Amino acid sequence: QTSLNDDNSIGGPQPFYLRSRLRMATLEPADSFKPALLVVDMQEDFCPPEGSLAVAGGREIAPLINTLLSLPFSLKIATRDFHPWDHISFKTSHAPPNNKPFESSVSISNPLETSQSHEIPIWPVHCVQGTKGANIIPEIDMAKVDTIVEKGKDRRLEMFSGFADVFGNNSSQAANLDLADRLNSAGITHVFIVGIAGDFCVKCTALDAKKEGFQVYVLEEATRSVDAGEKGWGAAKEEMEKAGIKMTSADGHEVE
Ligand code: VGL
Ligand code: ZN
Repeated sequence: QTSLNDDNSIGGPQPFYLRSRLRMATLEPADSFKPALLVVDMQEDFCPPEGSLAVAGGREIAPLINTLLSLPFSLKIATRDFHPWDHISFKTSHAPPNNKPFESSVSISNPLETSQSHEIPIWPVHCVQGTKGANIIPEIDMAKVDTIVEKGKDRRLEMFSGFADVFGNNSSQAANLDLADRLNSAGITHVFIVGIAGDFCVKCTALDAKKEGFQVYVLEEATRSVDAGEKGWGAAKEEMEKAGIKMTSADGHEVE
């Protein structure tokens, strides 16, 4: 049995499975394996020490994400939470008692289909357009990213997924997202997802990618969650696995 070494030579055991799979794909381009990397919301406001909605360990996954960005994915896309100052999810948009981050939730209605409503959690003000908190952290090598997709720009709508808002509006005027179109027009078959927050935007992006028909992998050691415990990341993993999404690590082996 032969495998590829890091320098593309044929040789012994290959420790970094994903890397070798990607190298194979560049050597023998195949319609059956066109992988994309999605880097979700690696922004100042989601990272310690100063982020307004800091996710523990958010910054420490940057080196691994950079390693992944240096691999030959067919397409590398970063998403960015990018809210107006008066976004509906902010505590400042609601009166007591509905303004307590991590406790309160409010019901919002779909501007495109007003009979639909959806319960959303309340957050601290975060990722406001034009503020430092909305910036992608400088540790991420953005020169290697092909495109940035911005989400949550409509004040009336919450959007955790890079594909659609909480009602499922996607390329509609309200959501104004073309992530699925970008992946489809590049012929992408497999989507690898990393970033923050694992229990919100990573999970919702993964579930929508699966709904769009891609093979979806979440690289567990390259994500961090608002709630790293059973109720947060634990439940998120279960929901994703039930939907057919695979948890992997950078060496390509399934986690657990
Ligand atoms: C996110 C909460 C609010 C995320 C975005 O990126 O996971 N979480 N907005
Ligand atoms: Zn947000």
